[in-house]
Amino acid sequence: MSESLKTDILRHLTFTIGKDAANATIYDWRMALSHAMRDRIMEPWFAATRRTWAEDRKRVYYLSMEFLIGRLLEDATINLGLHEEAVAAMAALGQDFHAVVEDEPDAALGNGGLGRLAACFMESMATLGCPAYGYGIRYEHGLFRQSFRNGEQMETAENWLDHPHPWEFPRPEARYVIPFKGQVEVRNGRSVWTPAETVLAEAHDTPVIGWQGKWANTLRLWSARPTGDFNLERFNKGDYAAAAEPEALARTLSRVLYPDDTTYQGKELRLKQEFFLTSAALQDILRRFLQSHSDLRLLSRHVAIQMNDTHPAIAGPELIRLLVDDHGMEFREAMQVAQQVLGYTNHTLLPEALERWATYTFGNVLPRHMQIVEQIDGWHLEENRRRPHYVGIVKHAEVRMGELAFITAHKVNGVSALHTELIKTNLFPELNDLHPNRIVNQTNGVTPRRWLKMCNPALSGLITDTIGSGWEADLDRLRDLEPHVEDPAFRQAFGTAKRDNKVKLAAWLERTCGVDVDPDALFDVQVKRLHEYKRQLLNILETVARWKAIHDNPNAGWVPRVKIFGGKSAPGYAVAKEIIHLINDVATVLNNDPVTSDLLKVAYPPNYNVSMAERLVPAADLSEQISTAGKEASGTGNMKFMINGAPTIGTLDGANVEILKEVSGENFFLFGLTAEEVVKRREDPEHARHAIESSQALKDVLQMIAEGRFSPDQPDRYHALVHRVWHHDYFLVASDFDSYIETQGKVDAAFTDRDRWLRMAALNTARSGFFSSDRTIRGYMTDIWDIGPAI
Ligand code: NBG
Repeated sequence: MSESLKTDILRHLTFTIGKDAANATIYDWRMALSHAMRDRIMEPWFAATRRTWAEDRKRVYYLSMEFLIGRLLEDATINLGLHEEAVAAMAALGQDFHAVVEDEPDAALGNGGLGRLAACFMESMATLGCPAYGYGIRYEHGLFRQSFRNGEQMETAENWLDHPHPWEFPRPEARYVIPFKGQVEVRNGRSVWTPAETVLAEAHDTPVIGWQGKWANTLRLWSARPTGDFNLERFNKGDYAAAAEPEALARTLSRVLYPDDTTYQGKELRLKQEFFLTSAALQDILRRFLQSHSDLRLLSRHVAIQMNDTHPAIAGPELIRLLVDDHGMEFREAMQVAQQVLGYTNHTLLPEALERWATYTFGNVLPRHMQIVEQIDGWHLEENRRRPHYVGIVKHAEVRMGELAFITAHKVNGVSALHTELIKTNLFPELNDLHPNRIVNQTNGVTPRRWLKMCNPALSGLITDTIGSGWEADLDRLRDLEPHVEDPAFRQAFGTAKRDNKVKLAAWLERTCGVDVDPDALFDVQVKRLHEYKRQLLNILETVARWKAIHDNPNAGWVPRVKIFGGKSAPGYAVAKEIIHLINDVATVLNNDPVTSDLLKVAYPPNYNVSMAERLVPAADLSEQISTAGKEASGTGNMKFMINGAPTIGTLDGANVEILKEVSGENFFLFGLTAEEVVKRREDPEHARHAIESSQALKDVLQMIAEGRFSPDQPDRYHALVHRVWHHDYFLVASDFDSYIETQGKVDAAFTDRDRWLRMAALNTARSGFFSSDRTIRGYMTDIWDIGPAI
């Protein structure tokens, strides 16, 4: 251990935190260690910035309403290559590194996959040395904290900023005025927008350090403050509320993250947040460009802007506004520049998630942008006059953000092969006809630094012992494990690593939710947001069926299972909340059943987040990816489990299709209808009834739930839920039930054969190289951003 880290920690404890070691709390130690680590990021951070300027490199700007970055201390320590040293330094100071790391609150500035993907991308861009900025909002309250009361989800505010956040640097000099509402007049042939409200966006920068500390980029989050232009006139007229409005508006703008990842919020505040982020980012981008360039027509040589879903889709009109109104460019030229720099990633096909704003709301909040949107629409019509169909952005008095993003971008991408095809055929068929080369695929990935190296030291140690290091930044090298899979000693070691992780998880489950589980049972895990299309319901119905089957025949040689659930429901999503309640009710009955509880347990630890995923993923035996085919755009949890050696039980949906292709059919438990069959099945209005009537197991399960077996205090609690399965089963839980049960039987059989199981598990890891977000980012760099290989 080098003394210098220890000295630095003590120095920070003394001079930055103002504590002496004898009185320091775990928080103080965490702050001291974080500052010592942060110091070590500065040099690569400055060096990367200097080099980007010196070489006049093209920069990527990733605009996202969500960055689900989780904890940063351990990640930084690992990427700096200082993990062992930090553990030793803390030990020398009498502190447990891991306990200190766990004191850090999760920065939960996102809902689910889309936000976590943005965080993985930031890490990969830093690892690849691709100059990049992430732009987002510094929400005071990230995603809510979930707890259960009598099995029901409760929400409380998450105050991640309660304590100082050691990773960010406020940049009071980087401030921009963000305008809203008001009037647009034409003066001397130019449009002049006089906003009625303004707010200031102020930057906070967090460095993002790549693998081995070779490069660091910046995550720049905006926080809102009042402009200070207090309206004395209104105040003097006695209109105090109106006078106070800018202040109130400013405070609210960066206060909350909308806690819903799949339906769009038709709220004015949400639209304002989207514009706040986008306008601040674009003003910052243009300012940086103009520091060393003057011809804005050449913007795309130096700038690539990625819109993470349609949330920042106002970027097209806003960039055009800045170019035309502030820099005097002609509309057509501005349109061309916008298209050259903008890319749009679509993350979902669910119709309720497609953002649409009433023209009334849009025009009221952003009057100048409403004009520009109409101008874009007119231009696009003109350009495609002779084509068979025309697609408008404004339709039925709504501004359609998907169409707007598509038309203003030069590339539109889906996030898995299947999803990209469905975008072409189902979501934007006409636009795809008009612009046949615009839609491209970039299958998602996850960073192997966090999702293998950091979260699974047992397995990553074994990998390094077996094939050497280097796989962390070249995940395809995991293929070198394949020959070792035939070696019984390697399989044994693989099994031991998994078991160690399961032992740790078992202890944690006991501590956090009082469920006592056997580490040798099969750990079957479904963790993700609660949504009907993700079909946690199918999983819990199968659990009930299994419970009944064990009761009917307790000596049939059952494989002990632990069903682990995790995930939050949007607070207003009643059906999802009912499913949470049911899972918890079922857990109570099953976990207390003396006949079955050795063979089947259900655990639902509350408040699933990035840190919990880091615990669960390495300990899983089986990964549940059971969405209705055609609904999950990609999934990224599926990739994390695969990398950590958990085979998937899943449908042909999202990136499961590509996982199956990589591991091959013997190492994947495939079940259920395909996306095409799903569409056909729905044509039969009685599909659910037919499925239920032909499945005794499903009929029994529904009967038990309807009778109140799991809700004796309120027997009719799940009547509506059961009724929906019979009559409104849009996500085809009933139709896929038998296939799912049968496939779960195959899982049991495979698990009983330990050698076979370990082979499958190890092959999942060995063949997971494709799912590194480094591969994904390289794809964006060549196909969308036009940036050569970096570093
Ligand atoms: C989610 C999809 C996932 C996908 C992630 C990342 C949203 C709106 N979409 O399937 O549901 O993996 O995006 O692309 O969060």
